[in-house]
Amino acid sequence: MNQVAIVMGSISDWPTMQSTAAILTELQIPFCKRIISAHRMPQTLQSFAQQAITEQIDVIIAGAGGAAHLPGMLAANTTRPVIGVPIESHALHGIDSLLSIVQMPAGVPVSTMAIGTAGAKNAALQAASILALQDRALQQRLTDYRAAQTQRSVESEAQLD
Ligand code: RP5
Repeated sequence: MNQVAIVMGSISDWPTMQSTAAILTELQIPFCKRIISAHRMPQTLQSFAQQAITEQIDVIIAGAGGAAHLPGMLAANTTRPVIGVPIESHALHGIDSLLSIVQMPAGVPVSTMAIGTAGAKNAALQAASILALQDRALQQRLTDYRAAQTQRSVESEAQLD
């Protein structure tokens, strides 16, 4: 059973979304990876999102760039939480992706992360926070992850000249 689905609009999104996969793996959250383009594969998008509940996918993380309709259209077809990651596009540096994802109409929410790798990482952590509401062991792993991050920041001070 995959608790999380990482959905991308294109294989070209994978270098960014690998950061999502890495953190989900570290937190021992089972996930699947799919390439489903909102524009090139609209029927697949609809059936995937409509089956998310029966497939026991709890959270969908969707990375897309440019005219990034993927997260919004997934959210339009499911009530599972959708977390959108704006991919850093070449032409407009991801501002296009960000605005496409964040400006959802009332009634169909998408949780929108930062542009690029920071957003991809935070999407995994946001999904973990949602899943941890019902999973004490995961909550502990998430707490440990944060503690290790804090420790690295504290220790980084030693690198100052
Ligand atoms: C979007 O268009 C994808 O999410 C990708 O970020 C962007 C460009 O896709 P490719 O032309 O690289 O396949 O749908």
